[in-house]
Amino acid sequence: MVERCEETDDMAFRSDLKYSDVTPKADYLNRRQIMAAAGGAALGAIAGPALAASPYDTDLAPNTLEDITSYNNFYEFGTSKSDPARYAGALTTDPWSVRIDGLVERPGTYDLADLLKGMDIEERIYRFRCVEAWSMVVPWNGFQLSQLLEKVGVQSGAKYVYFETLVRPEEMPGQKRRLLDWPYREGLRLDEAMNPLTLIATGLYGEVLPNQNGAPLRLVVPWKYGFKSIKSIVRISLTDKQPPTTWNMQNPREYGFYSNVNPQVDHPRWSQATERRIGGGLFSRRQETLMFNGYGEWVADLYKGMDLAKYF
Ligand SMILES: Nc1nc2c(c(=O)[nH]1)N[C@H]1C(S)=C(S)[C@@H](COP(=O)(O)O)O[C@H]1N2
Ligand SMILES: [Mo]
Repeated sequence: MVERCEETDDMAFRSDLKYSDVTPKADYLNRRQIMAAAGGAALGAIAGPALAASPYDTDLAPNTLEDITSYNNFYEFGTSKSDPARYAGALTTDPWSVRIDGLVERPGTYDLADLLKGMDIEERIYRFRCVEAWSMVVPWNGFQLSQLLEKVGVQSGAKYVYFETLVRPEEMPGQKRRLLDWPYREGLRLDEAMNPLTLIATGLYGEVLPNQNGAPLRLVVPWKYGFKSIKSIVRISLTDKQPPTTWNMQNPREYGFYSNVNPQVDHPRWSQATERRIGGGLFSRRQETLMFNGYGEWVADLYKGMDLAKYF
């Protein structure tokens, strides 16, 4: 993201594309029905059962597991789209704990299992739009961030939620270089964090989340550019001030705190009006980018009265 729009990488990437990678929607629905029939019994506790369709689901066909797990941004493992798939397998995700602190009633370092206890894991099929102007459709499994925040108790003075990714250069080769100012950091306004669309993902396609996608816990904020969806979270902090965020720190002119998907506000170095759907095939047309990535019905009110060109 620092150097250039990934569109310039297109031809290199396209040569890897297999047409057979595209899973027809019908097959996927089938799989869903099979899982429903099994009552989720075959699934692990982390991935959880994926039964009812959520009202937030897109009708678009999900990308294949192959697309979703082989074309990634996760700079802790390197800057190339194939680095996470190559190197993230070596990351130890068990044991895992998350420090929850700041303006919360029950701060502490929570073991992953304790944190997940009682969380309602659902399937959510979301559009995913990277700031680099490519997109995918991902069938996540996860729970609403609001449920976790309710579990730990938000103090009345809290206005923002801040997140950090693990720092472990022995297992994250990208962290041996100063590609970014580690740890990777992200943040949301509290009302954005409490929105029912905002998810903590623990799985994909009904399986445990692959490491390259941010195991064991990653944020998913579908109306914002992908970089807000911070991976492999080890700290969640409630604050009264807007927290520092990695890409905004890196280049505040190019990456704002809000980073809502907005086809009318271009990145200084490329247009945000259209996007390339990964897995669409060599000759597929670019798609129009939708305001709030198509989730305006549920989130536009959060920004009423704000100048979205200024608060980009
Ligand atoms: N810790 C961390 N989280 C991260 C990133 C990263 O480099 N490090 N990349 C972000 C970007 S730019 C995108 S587009 C998404 C990619 O998610 P995916 O690989 O699951 O598609 O993860 C986001 N979360
Ligand atoms: Mo991204």
